[in-house]
Amino acid sequence: MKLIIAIVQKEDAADLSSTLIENGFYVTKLSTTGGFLKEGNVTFLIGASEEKIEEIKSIIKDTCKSRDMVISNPTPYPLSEGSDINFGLTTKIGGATIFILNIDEFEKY
Ligand code: 2BA
Repeated sequence: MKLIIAIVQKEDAADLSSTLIENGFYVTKLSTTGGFLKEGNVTFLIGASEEKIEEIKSIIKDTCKSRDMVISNPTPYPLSEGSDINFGLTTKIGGATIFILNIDEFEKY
């Protein structure tokens, strides 16, 4: 048994969720926030047997698109008035960031 933790952009979350469910996977979605951009994203918890992991990865790859995002101020500090530091920087947000963990035990009661 494995647990996939997948952090995806909000825009892709509904499609990813329905595609996974249509393909028979169990999914839990958490509303999360990226530490860097402080934008909402969605974290999926997907428990599945080891032989299903490649199928799930390919669904995630096909569904989640990378996008460019303009950063206004990526620092936790307010910019001084009139400053244009950090304005207009563009960063690429990945289609998905995934972690795959081994699960020692899986039970449902
Ligand atoms: P955020 O932390 O808001 O990051 C959004 C995007 O900003 C990142 O896209 C990356 O392009 C950039 N970025 C983040 N931290 C940076 C840094 N320290 N220096 C320079 N650029 C940085 P992604 O890498 O695709 O990440 C998308 C979201 O996935 C992240 O949102 C975060 O919520 C999550 N994430 C990514 N890597 C992670 C990790 N190693 N651990 C936990 N969460 C992660």
